[in-house]
Amino acid sequence: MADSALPKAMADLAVSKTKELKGTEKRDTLVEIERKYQQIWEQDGVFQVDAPSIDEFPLDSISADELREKFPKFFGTIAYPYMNGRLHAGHAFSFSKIEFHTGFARMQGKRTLFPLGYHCTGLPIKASADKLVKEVEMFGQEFERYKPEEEEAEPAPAAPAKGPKEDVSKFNAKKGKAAAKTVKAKYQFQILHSVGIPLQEIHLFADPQYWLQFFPPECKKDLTNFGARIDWRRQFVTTDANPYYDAFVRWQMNRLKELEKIKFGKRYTIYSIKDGQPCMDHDRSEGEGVLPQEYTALKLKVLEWAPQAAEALKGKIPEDASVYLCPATLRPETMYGQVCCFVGPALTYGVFKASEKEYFVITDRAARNMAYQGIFEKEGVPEKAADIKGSDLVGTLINAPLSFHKEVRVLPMESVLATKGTGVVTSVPSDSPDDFAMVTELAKKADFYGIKKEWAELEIIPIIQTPTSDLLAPYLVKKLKIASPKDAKQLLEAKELAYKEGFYQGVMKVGEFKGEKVEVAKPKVREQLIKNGEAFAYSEPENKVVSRSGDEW
Ligand code: ZZB
Repeated sequence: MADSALPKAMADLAVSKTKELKGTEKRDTLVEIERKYQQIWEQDGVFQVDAPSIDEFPLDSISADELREKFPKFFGTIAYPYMNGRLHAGHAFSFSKIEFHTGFARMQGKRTLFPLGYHCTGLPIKASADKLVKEVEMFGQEFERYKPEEEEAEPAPAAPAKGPKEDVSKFNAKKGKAAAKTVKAKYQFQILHSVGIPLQEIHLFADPQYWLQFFPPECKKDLTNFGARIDWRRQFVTTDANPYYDAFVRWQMNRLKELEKIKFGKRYTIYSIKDGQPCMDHDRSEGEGVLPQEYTALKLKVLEWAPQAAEALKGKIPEDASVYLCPATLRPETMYGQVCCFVGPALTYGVFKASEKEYFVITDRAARNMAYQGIFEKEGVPEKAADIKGSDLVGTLINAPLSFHKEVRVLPMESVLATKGTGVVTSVPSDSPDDFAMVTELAKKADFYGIKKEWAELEIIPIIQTPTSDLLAPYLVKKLKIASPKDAKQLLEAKELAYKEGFYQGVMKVGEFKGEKVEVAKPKVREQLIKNGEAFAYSEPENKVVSRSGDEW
């Protein structure tokens, strides 16, 4: 497919041609001078620096200190630029620092060495190459079957005029770094085309090794034009494509291990099952900076299934097994005040086998995470015994560890998120405004929700004393005039206030750690629950993350 036949949207993505300007004699003269001297530098190898030779200074004829004094030296380099594209203006900014420094050291008469590496390790190149494999399958070797979608054909909106108040001298990043880096191109082949690679050659990039051959010379060309004082005899790529560099990194890691500076162990990280490795910031297309968040997952044992649940699970779970609903919480110290447990009535839950005799009711998403946290018997393999609708679980009688109410019911809450925790939420109306609003609503409209009124009317007992109240959530719900669980905005505000005041100023009013501050009691209650086998640690990304390879959390 010839470039001229490209749809307009794709042509726009291609590198724009430099406009012809008039009256550029001065600039052209300067560029000519620049070229002339750059050629001389190259011919004479002026940036090639060698150590003083043994011929000139036989070993032991001069001490290292004397040698250094005689030939002072300077060494500088920069974090190797990543080879998934050409260099950009940001690189020019960073390079200028080491570049000026190198020039200054040369003027001081130092032996000045500036070598350069090309960073090729990691997912970005591999993920982009993998995307191209798929795109070639979809659109053909030269993407000839590609048809632009409607929205892509729309012209970009004109940039708004600068208002008088805007200070144009200040750089103001409106988007996050990841968003700012994104070219408006949906497919990988369009991104490569936008940096000037002809459509006919793009399929070659489906091989990750090709990037290692293609981009380093481009990088060298740009830096040479930039005037960089680099000794180009000392350039190299990373990865095991370069056995020398690979050996160096191996040596470095082994040495650090010998010195006991690094050790092997487990820690939480955001891990891509699809890629079979951790998904760090530069491997993500969404969710830069998102970290794992550790919850306490509680084990609320089923004492008696609701009839619909019993029917749905018949014959699927061994008679003698214990089944638990497992809510994830950040407030283990409030467990004394549990009055019920919420599920999303429209959500589907799985009943997963945790061990021979224990089954957990949680979302598929949570089970997938747990399978990599040593919670199930087999690493990476959640074993699902049954599916069950949230609405079928409503009415089930469960045991609530630590609570004053030993037996509580599973009740419906529409706002339970499938994308957070286990999709099961234990309810503490004394300290959670969401929970107070919901149990109030359930008691008011029990028939509408298809529950028994008394299930939502268990006594709300004070758990934590704060300067404001010992029933902080009911207090805040009243104060912010929250009338129902639908008042989402005020509920969010109330939740934030409750978290802050409860954590920093709360004192335990009940339980083994009565009289202790919440910040102190929280980890102790958690530890106790875990020790008693009534809870376990569960971790997940604190927000949405999408990997460059398309894996999603
Ligand atoms: C008991 C509890 C007692 C909670 C309290 C809070 C409070 P956050 O704070 O938004 O990051 N939760 C857990 N999973 C879900 C879900 N899938 N959908 C909706 N809510 C969920 O989330 C952590 C809290 O949100 C969890 O801690 C859980 O409720 C709920 F006194 O468990 B909590 C001021 C809050 N007080």
